[in-house]
Amino acid sequence: MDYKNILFAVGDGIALVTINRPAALNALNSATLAELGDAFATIATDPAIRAAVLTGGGEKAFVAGADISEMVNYNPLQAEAFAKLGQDVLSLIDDGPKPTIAAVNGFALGGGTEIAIACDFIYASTKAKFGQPEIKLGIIPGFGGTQRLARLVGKPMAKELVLGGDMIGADEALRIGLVNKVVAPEALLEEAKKAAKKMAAFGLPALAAAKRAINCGVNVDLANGLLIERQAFAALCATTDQKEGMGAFLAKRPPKFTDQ
Ligand code: CO8
Repeated sequence: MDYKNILFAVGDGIALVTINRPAALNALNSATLAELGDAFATIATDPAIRAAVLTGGGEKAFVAGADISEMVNYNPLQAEAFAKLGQDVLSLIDDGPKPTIAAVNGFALGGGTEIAIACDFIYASTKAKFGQPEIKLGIIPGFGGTQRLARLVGKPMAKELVLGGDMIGADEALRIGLVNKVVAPEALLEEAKKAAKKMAAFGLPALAAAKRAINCGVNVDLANGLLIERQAFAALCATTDQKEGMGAFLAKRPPKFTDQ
């Protein structure tokens, strides 16, 4: 697929995906979502890519939301199809086997906060602003914002953000557990890439199993979560990487994972 709305670069095993419509503050229209879907399908399956960083092009925005000019005349059927497209692409990111870090460099509003929290975790620049302002447009979040956000920051905080529509800054986002780290704007991409590279050095089967166990586990009761965990743990003991990781520890040498 030819990309017109995103940039996709791979280096050192890390995919850097940049949503790149700065004139519209990187708003997500259908074309951009389709390109993101294609890029994250590639990330999931290309063995040369071991982790990903998602960011926004330009100085001002990560993503200022779904594209309002595309949605303004939607009827309910079109709106449902658009919400489904966005939800499917975000689930591809969330459920994908490789670590994905959102580097939030500016406004992350509506669909912008939603796509950031579909990543495994967020590093934010001091200039980042988060929010779910949909209520001000007469709608509600439609790319998972009522669901992932409540699971991440708890129901009362999610309700204050979704029902109140206000933006919060990076420090408040850190305080409520929406982001993992706040860094200077000029350090943001390097910090995110550094974290991605660290994870990329581990074996893909263990990375994928860890993501899956956490993602599946938070949506079930503890007994079933523990079952998911021990089954994933058991399956990893059939991998060459497990023998290599433990063997290397005992031999006091660095492991060489082969993703087998
Ligand atoms: N959609 C389309 N265009 C946008 C968007 C957007 N979400 N955000 C900004 N733009 C455009 C502006 O229209 C403007 O274009 P132009 O220069 O052609 O007039 C350009 O980007 C620059 O924006 P501003 O001039 O407004 O820049 P400011 O610095 O003054 O303000 C803000 C920055 C505060 C970020 C402001 O642009 C803003 O409030 N944007 C909208 C934020 C918003 O409401 N986001 C939520 C959108 S709804 C959503 O995300 C729902 C997701 C699920 C949908 C599924 C249901 C079907």
